[in-house]
Amino acid sequence: MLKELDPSTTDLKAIAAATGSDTQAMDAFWMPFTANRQFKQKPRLLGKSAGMHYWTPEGREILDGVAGLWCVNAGHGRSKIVQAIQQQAAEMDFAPPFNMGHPKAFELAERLVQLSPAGLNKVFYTNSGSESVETALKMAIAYHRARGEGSRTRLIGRERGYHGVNFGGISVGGMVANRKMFGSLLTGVDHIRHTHDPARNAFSVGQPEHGAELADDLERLVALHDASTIAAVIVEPIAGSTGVLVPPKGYLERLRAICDKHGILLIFDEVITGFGRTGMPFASQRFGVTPDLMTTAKGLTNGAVPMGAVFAKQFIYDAFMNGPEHLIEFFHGYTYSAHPLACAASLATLDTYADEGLLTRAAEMEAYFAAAVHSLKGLPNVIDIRNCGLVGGIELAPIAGEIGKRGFSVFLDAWEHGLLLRTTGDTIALSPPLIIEKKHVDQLIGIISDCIKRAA
Ligand code: PXG
Repeated sequence: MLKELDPSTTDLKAIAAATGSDTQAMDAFWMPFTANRQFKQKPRLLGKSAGMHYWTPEGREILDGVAGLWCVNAGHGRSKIVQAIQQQAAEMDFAPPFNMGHPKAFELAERLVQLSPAGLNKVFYTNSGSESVETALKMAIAYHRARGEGSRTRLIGRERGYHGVNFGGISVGGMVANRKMFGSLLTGVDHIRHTHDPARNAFSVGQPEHGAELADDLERLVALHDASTIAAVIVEPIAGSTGVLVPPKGYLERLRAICDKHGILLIFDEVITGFGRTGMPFASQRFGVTPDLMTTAKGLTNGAVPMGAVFAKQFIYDAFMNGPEHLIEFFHGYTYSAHPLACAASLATLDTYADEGLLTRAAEMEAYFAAAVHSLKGLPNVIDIRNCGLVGGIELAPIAGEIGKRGFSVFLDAWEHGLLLRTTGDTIALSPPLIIEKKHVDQLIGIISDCIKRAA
Protein backbone atom coordinates (compact mmCIF):
# COMPACT_ATOMS: atom_id res chain seq x y z
CA MET A 1 0.00 0.00 0.00
CA LEU A 2 2.89 2.32 0.63
CA LYS A 3 3.66 2.20 -3.07
CA GLU A 4 0.43 4.08 -3.81
CA LEU A 5 1.78 7.06 -1.91
CA ASP A 6 3.74 9.86 -3.44
CA PRO A 7 7.13 9.04 -1.85
CA SER A 8 7.77 12.70 -1.09
CA THR A 9 4.53 13.15 0.83
CA THR A 10 4.69 14.47 4.34
CA ASP A 11 0.91 14.26 4.79
CA LEU A 12 0.65 12.21 7.96
CA LYS A 13 -3.02 11.36 7.41
CA ALA A 14 -2.33 10.00 3.93
CA ILE A 15 0.53 7.92 5.29
CA ALA A 16 -1.62 6.67 8.11
CA ALA A 17 -4.30 5.60 5.67
CA ALA A 18 -1.74 3.84 3.47
CA THR A 19 0.10 2.05 6.24
CA GLY A 20 -2.94 1.19 8.27
CA SER A 21 -1.39 3.06 11.18
CA ASP A 22 -2.87 5.89 13.15
CA THR A 23 -0.47 8.82 13.21
CA GLN A 24 -1.69 9.85 16.62
CA ALA A 25 -0.61 6.46 17.87
CA MET A 26 2.84 7.21 16.52
CA ASP A 27 3.26 10.44 18.45
CA ALA A 28 3.75 8.96 21.89
CA PHE A 29 6.59 6.56 21.08
CA TRP A 30 9.95 8.34 21.35
CA MET A 31 11.95 5.95 19.22
CA PRO A 32 15.50 4.88 20.18
CA PHE A 33 18.46 5.67 17.90
CA THR A 34 16.02 6.85 15.24
CA ALA A 35 15.47 10.05 13.30
CA ASN A 36 11.98 10.33 14.83
CA ARG A 37 10.64 13.09 12.58
CA GLN A 38 11.90 11.46 9.40
CA PHE A 39 10.52 8.09 10.47
CA LYS A 40 7.08 9.39 11.39
CA GLN A 41 6.79 11.17 8.07
CA LYS A 42 7.48 7.93 6.22
CA PRO A 43 7.24 4.98 8.60
CA ARG A 44 8.97 1.67 8.04
CA LEU A 45 6.91 -0.93 9.83
CA LEU A 46 7.55 -4.63 10.33
CA GLY A 47 4.67 -6.96 10.98
CA LYS A 48 5.86 -10.53 10.71
CA SER A 49 9.04 -12.59 10.49
CA ALA A 50 10.13 -16.12 9.57
CA GLY A 51 13.48 -17.60 8.57
CA MET A 52 15.53 -15.10 6.57
CA HIS A 53 12.67 -12.63 6.14
CA TYR A 54 10.45 -9.94 7.55
CA TRP A 55 7.16 -8.86 6.06
CA THR A 56 5.68 -5.39 6.33
CA PRO A 57 2.10 -5.13 7.65
CA GLU A 58 0.92 -4.82 4.05
CA GLY A 59 2.77 -8.00 3.08
CA ARG A 60 5.93 -6.81 1.36
CA GLU A 61 8.81 -9.32 1.82
CA ILE A 62 12.06 -7.96 3.25
CA LEU A 63 15.30 -9.97 3.28
CA ASP A 64 16.96 -9.61 6.68
CA GLY A 65 20.59 -8.62 6.07
CA VAL A 66 21.34 -7.87 9.73
CA ALA A 67 19.70 -10.63 11.79
CA GLY A 68 17.26 -8.10 13.20
CA LEU A 69 19.97 -6.11 14.94
CA TRP A 70 22.85 -8.60 14.99
CA CYS A 71 20.84 -10.93 17.21
CA VAL A 72 18.54 -13.33 15.34
CA ASN A 73 21.40 -15.70 14.52
CA ALA A 74 19.24 -18.79 13.95
CA GLY A 75 16.77 -16.89 11.78
CA HIS A 76 13.28 -15.82 12.71
CA GLY A 77 10.39 -17.68 14.24
CA ARG A 78 12.27 -20.85 15.22
CA SER A 79 9.72 -23.31 16.54
CA LYS A 80 11.75 -24.72 19.45
CA ILE A 81 12.30 -21.24 20.80
CA VAL A 82 8.68 -20.21 20.30
CA GLN A 83 7.44 -23.31 22.11
CA ALA A 84 9.91 -22.94 24.96
CA ILE A 85 8.78 -19.37 25.60
CA GLN A 86 5.11 -20.36 25.44
CA GLN A 87 5.56 -23.27 27.82
CA GLN A 88 7.62 -21.29 30.28
CA ALA A 89 5.13 -18.41 30.37
CA ALA A 90 2.42 -20.89 31.31
CA GLU A 91 4.55 -22.79 33.85
CA MET A 92 6.27 -20.03 35.83
CA ASP A 93 6.21 -16.39 34.77
CA PHE A 94 8.76 -14.92 37.13
CA ALA A 95 11.12 -16.05 39.87
CA PRO A 96 13.03 -13.61 42.08
CA PRO A 97 16.73 -13.93 41.28
CA PHE A 98 18.08 -12.62 44.59
CA ASN A 99 18.53 -15.30 47.23
CA MET A 100 16.33 -17.60 45.13
CA GLY A 101 16.92 -19.70 42.05
CA HIS A 102 15.13 -21.75 39.44
CA PRO A 103 16.49 -24.84 37.69
CA LYS A 104 16.75 -23.44 34.16
CA ALA A 105 19.05 -20.61 35.30
CA PHE A 106 21.61 -23.17 36.54
CA GLU A 107 21.13 -25.51 33.59
CA LEU A 108 21.69 -22.66 31.16
CA ALA A 109 24.87 -21.47 32.89
CA GLU A 110 26.28 -25.02 32.71
CA ARG A 111 25.42 -25.21 29.01
CA LEU A 112 26.95 -21.80 28.32
CA VAL A 113 30.30 -22.56 29.95
CA GLN A 114 30.59 -25.65 27.74
CA LEU A 115 30.61 -23.31 24.75
CA SER A 116 32.66 -20.50 26.21
CA PRO A 117 36.38 -19.87 25.71
CA ALA A 118 38.64 -21.84 28.04
CA GLY A 119 38.44 -20.81 31.67
CA LEU A 120 35.44 -18.49 31.38
CA ASN A 121 33.37 -20.72 33.60
CA LYS A 122 31.16 -18.35 35.63
CA VAL A 123 28.01 -16.74 34.19
CA PHE A 124 26.27 -13.62 35.53
CA TYR A 125 22.91 -12.80 33.90
CA THR A 126 21.74 -9.40 32.72
CA ASN A 127 19.04 -8.21 30.32
CA SER A 128 20.99 -6.49 27.56
CA GLY A 129 24.41 -5.82 26.16
CA SER A 130 24.54 -2.48 27.93
CA GLU A 131 23.87 -4.11 31.28
CA SER A 132 26.47 -6.77 30.57
CA VAL A 133 29.02 -4.04 30.01
CA GLU A 134 28.16 -2.19 33.24
CA THR A 135 28.32 -5.51 35.08
CA ALA A 136 31.75 -6.42 33.70
CA LEU A 137 33.20 -2.98 34.45
CA LYS A 138 31.92 -3.16 38.04
CA MET A 139 33.27 -6.70 38.41
CA ALA A 140 36.70 -5.53 37.26
CA ILE A 141 36.94 -2.65 39.72
CA ALA A 142 35.48 -4.66 42.61
CA TYR A 143 37.80 -7.60 41.83
CA HIS A 144 40.92 -5.52 42.33
CA ARG A 145 39.54 -3.99 45.52
CA ALA A 146 38.56 -7.40 46.88
CA ARG A 147 42.14 -8.54 46.56
CA GLY A 148 43.59 -5.44 48.13
CA GLU A 149 44.45 -3.40 45.04
CA GLY A 150 41.79 -0.74 45.48
CA SER A 151 43.86 1.82 43.58
CA ARG A 152 43.08 0.00 40.34
CA THR A 153 39.92 1.89 39.35
CA ARG A 154 40.77 3.25 35.91
CA LEU A 155 38.93 1.82 32.91
CA ILE A 156 40.44 1.88 29.45
CA GLY A 157 38.32 1.74 26.30
CA ARG A 158 39.16 2.34 22.68
CA GLU A 159 38.32 5.05 20.20
CA ARG A 160 35.44 3.95 17.95
CA GLY A 161 34.34 1.42 20.56
CA TYR A 162 30.66 0.77 21.25
CA HIS A 163 29.70 -0.70 24.58
CA GLY A 164 26.04 0.14 24.87
CA VAL A 165 24.42 3.26 26.15
CA ASN A 166 24.64 3.30 29.92
CA PHE A 167 27.08 5.61 31.69
CA GLY A 168 29.94 3.13 32.04
CA GLY A 169 29.51 1.96 28.48
CA ILE A 170 29.47 5.40 26.90
CA SER A 171 32.43 6.44 29.06
CA VAL A 172 34.66 3.62 27.83
CA GLY A 173 33.02 3.80 24.41
CA GLY A 174 34.51 5.91 21.68
CA MET A 175 31.64 7.26 19.60
CA VAL A 176 31.40 11.00 19.93
CA ALA A 177 27.67 11.23 19.14
CA ASN A 178 26.90 8.82 21.97
CA ARG A 179 29.03 10.81 24.46
CA LYS A 180 28.96 14.49 23.77
CA MET A 181 25.43 15.24 24.98
CA PHE A 182 25.74 13.51 28.33
CA GLY A 183 28.01 15.56 30.51
CA SER A 184 31.17 14.49 32.21
CA LEU A 185 30.51 10.73 32.13
CA LEU A 186 32.60 8.47 34.39
CA THR A 187 35.83 9.87 35.68
CA GLY A 188 39.05 7.92 35.45
CA VAL A 189 38.59 6.63 31.93
CA ASP A 190 41.01 6.77 29.02
CA HIS A 191 41.13 5.34 25.51
CA ILE A 192 43.64 3.60 23.29
CA ARG A 193 43.50 4.49 19.63
CA HIS A 194 41.32 2.64 17.17
CA THR A 195 42.64 0.21 14.58
CA HIS A 196 41.03 1.59 11.43
CA ASP A 197 43.82 2.21 8.92
CA PRO A 198 42.46 2.34 5.38
CA ALA A 199 45.71 3.77 4.01
CA ARG A 200 47.45 0.46 4.75
CA ASN A 201 44.57 -2.00 5.01
CA ALA A 202 41.78 -1.03 2.58
CA PHE A 203 39.99 -4.01 0.99
CA SER A 204 41.62 -6.58 3.29
CA VAL A 205 39.94 -9.96 3.10
CA GLY A 206 39.56 -11.09 6.72
CA GLN A 207 42.07 -9.79 9.25
CA PRO A 208 44.18 -6.88 7.99
CA GLU A 209 47.96 -7.36 7.79
CA HIS A 210 48.98 -4.08 9.38
CA GLY A 211 48.41 -2.69 12.84
CA ALA A 212 49.42 -5.20 15.54
CA GLU A 213 51.63 -2.44 16.96
CA LEU A 214 48.55 -0.29 17.64
CA ALA A 215 48.06 -2.41 20.78
CA ASP A 216 51.23 -0.76 22.12
CA ASP A 217 49.10 2.33 22.67
CA LEU A 218 48.12 0.64 25.92
CA GLU A 219 51.77 0.94 27.02
CA ARG A 220 51.49 4.68 26.45
CA LEU A 221 48.53 4.85 28.86
CA VAL A 222 50.32 2.65 31.38
CA ALA A 223 53.28 5.06 31.21
CA LEU A 224 50.91 8.00 31.69
CA HIS A 225 48.68 6.67 34.48
CA ASP A 226 50.74 3.79 35.95
CA ALA A 227 49.45 0.23 35.89
CA SER A 228 48.61 0.42 39.59
CA THR A 229 45.66 2.71 38.71
CA ILE A 230 44.25 0.61 35.85
CA ALA A 231 41.55 -2.01 36.46
CA ALA A 232 40.66 -3.18 32.98
CA VAL A 233 40.73 -2.68 29.23
CA ILE A 234 37.55 -3.28 27.25
CA VAL A 235 37.45 -3.80 23.48
CA GLU A 236 35.17 -5.42 20.94
CA PRO A 237 37.10 -8.18 19.11
CA ILE A 238 35.44 -6.80 15.97
CA ALA A 239 34.04 -3.29 16.36
CA GLY A 240 30.53 -3.53 14.92
CA SER A 241 28.67 -0.30 15.43
CA THR A 242 31.49 1.88 14.17
CA GLY A 243 31.61 0.15 10.86
CA VAL A 244 32.97 -3.39 11.09
CA LEU A 245 36.60 -3.00 12.12
CA VAL A 246 38.32 -6.39 12.04
CA PRO A 247 41.37 -6.67 14.34
CA PRO A 248 44.73 -6.57 12.56
CA LYS A 249 46.70 -9.82 12.70
CA GLY A 250 48.51 -10.09 16.02
CA TYR A 251 46.71 -7.11 17.60
CA LEU A 252 44.54 -8.93 20.13
CA GLU A 253 47.45 -11.21 21.09
CA ARG A 254 49.57 -8.16 21.81
CA LEU A 255 46.82 -6.49 23.85
CA ARG A 256 46.52 -9.69 25.90
CA ALA A 257 50.27 -9.78 26.52
CA ILE A 258 50.39 -6.17 27.68
CA CYS A 259 47.45 -6.72 30.04
CA ASP A 260 49.19 -9.79 31.51
CA LYS A 261 52.42 -7.90 31.95
CA HIS A 262 50.71 -5.18 33.99
CA GLY A 263 48.02 -7.11 35.88
CA ILE A 264 45.23 -5.42 33.90
CA LEU A 265 42.03 -7.37 33.25
CA LEU A 266 41.07 -7.80 29.59
CA ILE A 267 37.36 -7.59 28.77
CA PHE A 268 36.04 -8.64 25.37
CA ASP A 269 32.68 -7.20 24.47
CA GLU A 270 31.20 -10.03 22.41
CA VAL A 271 27.64 -8.70 22.28
CA ILE A 272 27.78 -8.78 18.48
CA THR A 273 30.52 -11.34 17.85
CA GLY A 274 29.19 -13.97 20.25
CA PHE A 275 27.11 -17.00 19.29
CA GLY A 276 28.57 -17.96 15.96
CA ARG A 277 28.92 -14.67 14.14
CA THR A 278 32.62 -15.21 13.28
CA GLY A 279 32.48 -18.97 12.61
CA MET A 280 33.21 -20.08 16.16
CA PRO A 281 30.93 -19.80 19.18
CA PHE A 282 32.87 -16.70 20.27
CA ALA A 283 35.33 -14.40 18.48
CA SER A 284 37.78 -15.08 21.27
CA GLN A 285 38.03 -18.66 19.99
CA ARG A 286 38.25 -17.55 16.39
CA PHE A 287 41.17 -15.23 17.16
CA GLY A 288 42.77 -17.52 19.75
CA VAL A 289 42.87 -14.90 22.50
CA THR A 290 41.01 -15.39 25.79
CA PRO A 291 39.84 -12.44 27.86
CA ASP A 292 39.27 -12.45 31.62
CA LEU A 293 35.69 -11.22 31.30
CA MET A 294 33.37 -11.47 28.32
CA THR A 295 30.12 -9.61 27.76
CA THR A 296 27.32 -11.10 25.67
CA ALA A 297 23.62 -10.60 24.82
CA LYS A 298 21.74 -10.64 21.49
CA GLY A 299 22.35 -14.15 20.04
CA LEU A 300 22.09 -15.60 23.55
CA THR A 301 18.32 -15.88 23.08
CA ASN A 302 18.26 -15.40 19.31
CA GLY A 303 16.83 -11.99 20.12
CA ALA A 304 13.54 -13.54 21.19
CA VAL A 305 13.62 -12.40 24.83
CA PRO A 306 15.93 -9.68 26.18
CA MET A 307 18.90 -11.26 27.95
CA GLY A 308 22.60 -10.72 28.47
CA ALA A 309 25.34 -12.64 30.24
CA VAL A 310 28.80 -11.84 31.53
CA PHE A 311 31.32 -14.67 31.55
CA ALA A 312 34.11 -14.51 34.14
CA LYS A 313 37.19 -16.57 34.86
CA GLN A 314 37.33 -18.62 38.04
CA PHE A 315 39.98 -16.43 39.66
CA ILE A 316 37.73 -13.37 39.41
CA TYR A 317 34.83 -15.18 41.05
CA ASP A 318 37.15 -16.60 43.70
CA ALA A 319 38.38 -13.14 44.68
CA PHE A 320 34.84 -12.30 45.80
CA MET A 321 34.25 -15.54 47.70
CA ASN A 322 35.73 -14.56 51.00
CA GLY A 323 34.29 -12.97 54.12
CA PRO A 324 31.38 -14.35 56.16
CA GLU A 325 29.32 -16.87 54.18
CA HIS A 326 25.97 -15.29 54.99
CA LEU A 327 26.94 -12.00 53.32
CA ILE A 328 26.32 -11.06 49.72
CA GLU A 329 29.65 -11.09 47.88
CA PHE A 330 28.81 -8.83 44.91
CA PHE A 331 26.29 -6.05 45.43
CA HIS A 332 24.93 -6.09 41.93
CA GLY A 333 22.09 -7.68 39.96
CA TYR A 334 18.82 -6.96 38.18
CA THR A 335 15.22 -7.85 38.99
CA TYR A 336 15.11 -9.66 35.67
CA SER A 337 18.50 -11.40 35.90
CA ALA A 338 17.90 -15.04 34.88
CA HIS A 339 14.29 -14.32 33.95
CA PRO A 340 12.54 -17.67 33.39
CA LEU A 341 11.30 -16.70 29.92
CA ALA A 342 14.79 -15.63 28.89
CA CYS A 343 16.40 -18.80 30.29
CA ALA A 344 13.85 -20.98 28.48
CA ALA A 345 14.40 -19.07 25.25
CA SER A 346 18.16 -19.33 25.58
CA LEU A 347 18.14 -23.09 26.26
CA ALA A 348 16.01 -23.61 23.16
CA THR A 349 18.28 -21.27 21.21
CA LEU A 350 21.35 -23.32 22.18
CA ASP A 351 19.49 -26.48 21.12
CA THR A 352 18.67 -24.91 17.77
CA TYR A 353 22.28 -23.79 17.26
CA ALA A 354 23.51 -27.31 18.13
CA ASP A 355 20.93 -29.18 16.01
CA GLU A 356 21.88 -27.20 12.93
CA GLY A 357 25.60 -26.60 13.53
CA LEU A 358 24.98 -22.87 13.43
CA LEU A 359 27.80 -21.81 15.73
CA THR A 360 30.33 -22.86 13.11
CA ARG A 361 28.22 -22.28 10.01
CA ALA A 362 29.69 -18.80 9.42
CA ALA A 363 33.05 -20.51 8.88
CA GLU A 364 31.52 -22.67 6.13
CA MET A 365 29.89 -19.66 4.47
CA GLU A 366 32.76 -17.24 4.96
CA ALA A 367 34.59 -17.74 1.66
CA TYR A 368 31.42 -17.37 -0.41
CA PHE A 369 30.23 -14.39 1.61
CA ALA A 370 33.65 -12.70 1.48
CA ALA A 371 33.89 -13.10 -2.30
CA ALA A 372 30.38 -11.70 -2.71
CA VAL A 373 30.98 -8.68 -0.47
CA HIS A 374 34.37 -7.94 -2.05
CA SER A 375 32.80 -8.15 -5.52
CA LEU A 376 31.41 -4.67 -4.79
CA LYS A 377 34.92 -3.24 -5.09
CA GLY A 378 35.06 -0.82 -7.99
CA LEU A 379 31.48 0.42 -7.63
CA PRO A 380 31.13 4.20 -7.30
CA ASN A 381 32.28 5.63 -3.95
CA VAL A 382 33.22 2.26 -2.45
CA ILE A 383 36.42 3.12 -0.56
CA ASP A 384 36.86 0.04 1.61
CA ILE A 385 35.34 -3.41 2.18
CA ARG A 386 35.90 -5.44 5.35
CA ASN A 387 34.73 -8.91 6.38
CA CYS A 388 35.05 -11.69 8.93
CA GLY A 389 32.77 -14.68 9.39
CA LEU A 390 29.27 -13.53 8.46
CA VAL A 391 30.02 -9.88 9.06
CA GLY A 392 30.59 -7.45 6.22
CA GLY A 393 31.31 -3.74 6.08
CA ILE A 394 31.18 -1.67 2.90
CA GLU A 395 32.46 1.85 3.37
CA LEU A 396 31.28 4.57 1.01
CA ALA A 397 32.89 7.95 0.52
CA PRO A 398 30.80 10.57 2.28
CA ILE A 399 29.08 13.32 0.33
CA ALA A 400 31.20 16.43 0.93
CA GLY A 401 30.01 18.18 4.07
CA GLU A 402 27.19 15.69 4.67
CA ILE A 403 28.66 12.72 6.50
CA GLY A 404 26.21 9.83 6.79
CA LYS A 405 23.83 11.05 4.10
CA ARG A 406 24.96 8.66 1.39
CA GLY A 407 24.84 5.77 3.84
CA PHE A 408 21.34 6.64 5.00
CA SER A 409 20.11 6.99 1.42
CA VAL A 410 21.41 3.47 0.67
CA PHE A 411 19.62 2.19 3.77
CA LEU A 412 16.32 3.77 2.65
CA ASP A 413 16.73 2.60 -0.94
CA ALA A 414 17.51 -0.97 0.20
CA TRP A 415 14.37 -0.96 2.33
CA GLU A 416 12.32 0.12 -0.68
CA HIS A 417 13.86 -2.75 -2.63
CA GLY A 418 13.19 -5.43 -0.05
CA LEU A 419 16.38 -5.54 2.05
CA LEU A 420 16.98 -4.61 5.67
CA LEU A 421 20.53 -3.51 6.38
CA ARG A 422 22.31 -1.23 8.87
CA THR A 423 24.33 1.78 8.07
CA THR A 424 26.62 3.55 10.46
CA GLY A 425 27.82 6.81 9.04
CA ASP A 426 28.57 5.92 5.43
CA THR A 427 29.41 2.29 6.12
CA ILE A 428 26.93 -0.45 5.25
CA ALA A 429 27.03 -3.22 7.85
CA LEU A 430 25.89 -6.77 7.07
CA SER A 431 25.33 -9.50 9.65
CA PRO A 432 22.72 -11.87 8.22
CA PRO A 433 21.18 -14.76 10.13
CA LEU A 434 23.61 -17.70 10.20
CA ILE A 435 21.08 -19.86 8.30
CA ILE A 436 21.72 -17.77 5.19
CA GLU A 437 21.97 -19.70 1.88
CA LYS A 438 24.09 -18.76 -1.12
CA LYS A 439 20.99 -17.61 -3.03
CA HIS A 440 20.26 -15.09 -0.26
CA VAL A 441 23.85 -13.84 -0.34
CA ASP A 442 23.49 -13.29 -4.10
CA GLN A 443 20.18 -11.47 -3.66
CA LEU A 444 21.54 -9.32 -0.86
CA ILE A 445 24.65 -8.31 -2.80
CA GLY A 446 22.58 -7.68 -5.94
CA ILE A 447 20.28 -5.24 -4.13
CA ILE A 448 23.18 -3.47 -2.41
CA SER A 449 25.06 -3.18 -5.68
CA ASP A 450 22.07 -1.45 -7.33
CA CYS A 451 21.59 0.83 -4.32
CA ILE A 452 25.26 1.89 -4.34
CA LYS A 453 25.02 2.70 -8.05
CA ARG A 454 21.89 4.77 -7.48
CA ALA A 455 23.55 6.61 -4.59
CA ALA A 456 26.44 7.73 -6.82
N1 PXG B 1 28.22 -3.88 23.19
C1 PXG B 1 28.32 -4.04 21.87
C2 PXG B 1 29.61 -4.46 21.26
C3 PXG B 1 27.19 -3.84 21.06
O1 PXG B 1 27.29 -3.99 19.74
C4 PXG B 1 25.94 -3.31 23.06
C5 PXG B 1 27.08 -3.52 23.79
C6 PXG B 1 24.70 -2.90 23.77
O2 PXG B 1 23.73 -3.87 23.72
P1 PXG B 1 22.20 -3.49 24.02
O3 PXG B 1 21.55 -4.85 24.13
O4 PXG B 1 22.18 -2.76 25.30
O5 PXG B 1 21.71 -2.67 22.89
C7 PXG B 1 25.98 -3.49 21.66
C8 PXG B 1 24.73 -3.25 20.88
C9 PXG B 1 24.39 -1.38 15.11
C10 PXG B 1 23.87 -1.52 16.49
O6 PXG B 1 23.75 -1.72 14.16
C11 PXG B 1 24.55 -2.32 17.36
C12 PXG B 1 24.09 -2.46 18.66
C13 PXG B 1 22.94 -1.83 19.06
C14 PXG B 1 22.26 -1.03 18.16
C15 PXG B 1 22.72 -0.88 16.87
O7 PXG B 1 25.53 -0.96 14.95
N2 PXG B 1 24.85 -3.21 19.49
